Amino acid sequence: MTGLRFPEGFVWGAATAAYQIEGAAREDGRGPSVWDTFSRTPGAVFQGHTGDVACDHYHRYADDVAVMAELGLRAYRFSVAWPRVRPDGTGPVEPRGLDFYDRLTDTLLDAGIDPIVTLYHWDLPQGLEDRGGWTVRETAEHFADYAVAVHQRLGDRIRTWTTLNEPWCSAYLGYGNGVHAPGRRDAGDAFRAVHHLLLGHGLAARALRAAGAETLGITLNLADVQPADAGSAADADAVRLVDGLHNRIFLDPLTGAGYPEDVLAHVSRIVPTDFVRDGDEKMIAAPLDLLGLNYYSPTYVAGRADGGGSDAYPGTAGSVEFLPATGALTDMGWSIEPAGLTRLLERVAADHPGLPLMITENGGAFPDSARDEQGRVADTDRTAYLDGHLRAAHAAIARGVDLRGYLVWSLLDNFEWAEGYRKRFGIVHVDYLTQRRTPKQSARWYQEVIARNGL
Ligand code: PNW
Repeated sequence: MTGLRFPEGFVWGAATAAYQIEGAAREDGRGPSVWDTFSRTPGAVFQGHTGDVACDHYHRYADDVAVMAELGLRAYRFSVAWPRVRPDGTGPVEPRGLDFYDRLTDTLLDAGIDPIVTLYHWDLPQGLEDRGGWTVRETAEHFADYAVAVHQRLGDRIRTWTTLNEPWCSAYLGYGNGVHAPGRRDAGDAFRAVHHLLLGHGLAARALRAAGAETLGITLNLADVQPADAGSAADADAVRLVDGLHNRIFLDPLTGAGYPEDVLAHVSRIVPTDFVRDGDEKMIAAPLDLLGLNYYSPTYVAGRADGGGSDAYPGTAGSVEFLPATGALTDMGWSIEPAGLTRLLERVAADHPGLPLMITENGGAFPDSARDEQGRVADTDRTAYLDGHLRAAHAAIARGVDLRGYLVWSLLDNFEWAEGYRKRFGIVHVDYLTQRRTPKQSARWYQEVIARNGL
């Protein structure tokens, strides 16, 4: 214990997402989402796992809020399932879907926990995917309509609204390499999706602002992109390209600079960029009060002149090699490097002064380890991961970064997308046979961190 203190009012919390925890997939009028479809596609998700039941949070939310309160969480980031609110994406609003988030919000507020809403954490109504999904412009407009419907119900009680979670994943994993729903594989579709996601953010953010939303933000999984060899010019070029496709393609238009020229040039070698219309970049640049960052692991790249690269991003196949993770790995196979979080926070703060930041996700998947005498999972590996990253966050604050809070991914073990239930990120263990929740050792450690506002 070294006595690191965080700023007064620092927001301590945890995060989840609707499809990963709610279950109740066909209840109260909920329509199908792309993840219902994708998880039923043979070979798409580990052992055919689905979110049909998940953590049954839809029915157990009150118990889950009680766990949060016991741990002393000050904030809870959850997502609203679009197909609960607009079952087919275009038709009437389903009040029973909104009723659930109404109950959840009141329960959180009664427990003194600040709700942070994410409007889109990847569960696109299947009806909208059938009309083209994020590759078509009208999806952005439907998103803004849906956002307003949620705000009409919850806007009197919820202060912090974020639009999208990790549009990089939606676009590149959903439409580029097909690892996530809807499982499409087309580089042009990936870029169309990037743009329409950003446009949807801008339309929704402006509509929410007009409706009186207090704090507006978006969450990005920005990458800390590093060269394999700091002295190599080819590696520096690879860093610039990947940084452009991963970070600046989102950050620059969101903060008013429009798409970067070098990124547009790269994209236009793959697909005509006529989907970007006059006025779009202005719309995307809706004023932001908060930028959420999700950080797990750094990205190391090397330039390859011989075409021996990988197509992790559309159009990088010929020129960029992504280095394998090294050192200690999490159960996702991701390397553990807290310094990457400090670098990322400092870089974003330097490039976008005046924009408050929040870590909206950080955490590690680790297999269940031994139990202690109280039957808790003795997850010292997870505790060490969180401790290291909190120190890294503190280092950034000490260097002047305006970091407002930290949300652990995740409150509960849950449906880890293509990995199904086999990867566990929770600080609270879930026994999927009994739905029993047991705070792990890391949860008790986090409880103390929150209580003393520091390490
Ligand atoms: C994020 N990648 O997803 C999500 O926001 C969470 O829903 C998820 O459970 C968590 O991180 C852990 O995976 C990501 O392949 C999924 O780079 C995949 C990647 C990044 C983020």
